[in-house]
Amino acid sequence: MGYRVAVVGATGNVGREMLNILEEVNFPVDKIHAIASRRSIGVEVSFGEQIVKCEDVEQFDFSKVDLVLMSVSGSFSKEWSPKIGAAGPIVIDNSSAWRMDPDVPLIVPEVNPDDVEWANRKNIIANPNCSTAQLVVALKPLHDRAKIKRVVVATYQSVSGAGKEGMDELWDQTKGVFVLGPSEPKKFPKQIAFNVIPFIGSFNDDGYTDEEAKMWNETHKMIDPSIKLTVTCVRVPVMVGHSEAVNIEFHEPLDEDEARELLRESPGLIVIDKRDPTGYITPKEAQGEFPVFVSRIRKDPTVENGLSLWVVADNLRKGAALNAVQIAELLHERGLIRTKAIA
Ligand code: 11C
Repeated sequence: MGYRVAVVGATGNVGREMLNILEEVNFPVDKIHAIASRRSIGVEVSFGEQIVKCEDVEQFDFSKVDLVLMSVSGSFSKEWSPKIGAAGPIVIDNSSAWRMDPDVPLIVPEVNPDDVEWANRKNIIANPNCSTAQLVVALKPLHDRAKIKRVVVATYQSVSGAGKEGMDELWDQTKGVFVLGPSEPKKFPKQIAFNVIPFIGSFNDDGYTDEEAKMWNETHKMIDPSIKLTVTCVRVPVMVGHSEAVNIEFHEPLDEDEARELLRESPGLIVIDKRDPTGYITPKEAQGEFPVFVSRIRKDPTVENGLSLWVVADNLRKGAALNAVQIAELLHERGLIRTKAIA
């Protein structure tokens, strides 16, 4: 027997991937509902062989489903996730709205699966930011072995992190530069084609961006608040796949060979690390894939116990839709779907 599942925000990049992955992994679905805003009512989306018509979020009766996967804005989620959770189904939310709420578990199944056990406090589970999800999958086994003191990360984030509009802008600007002449940036603050932009999200008072702050706040919540992180988030002209250059300082010694073996044996990770000119992963190769890939594992000789890595994942999959579906699988395995909210 399967579940009645709704995907809210079904017409977006991540919503469509949620539907694809639910089907790809054979998640036990009896009935699927695609939910969207009023202007997308009737828009058709695919669920395997099925074509599903979008239903209006305002009119939908959420008490008739068991599980809701949300890919909507933070403000929409703030309003709707508690209402949906109170109606009965458990909500897995991909927005930033609930990630730091102490009564909402923030989950990457390879990292902190046991946190699903207290999801019934609000009937909401948060999915992390895409850049954080892939980072913590790589950090967790290393932290368990040698205790991480400090991490320095520079991200190389694809335009799909900014939605379909971000992908359209890269495509249009790339064509435009050669054919039509340059166009005014709309989604991104500067031209993204043939360029890189060291700014994602909005500025905080300390000069970091909210995207950067998400990476340390969410890592603290999921792994360990004692880990120090400093981050620079950069948008690059890549369609899909976020990459990260990660430098780690440990409390205890950990050599690169042992780290490579640990990462090879850890869940959700694939190590591609040969010292030849093609012996590493790029976002193009990670696109459409499930795992987090790690390459360029090497000693950092400038600190006592240091390693540097290159970490890449499909930001729409492990960074968003896949992680949400993996949380659903975890809930299913533990018999936690259809539990009632306490409130
Ligand atoms: C980006 N990481 O690449 C962002 C998108 O907090 O869920 C996801 C923002 C978030 O633009």
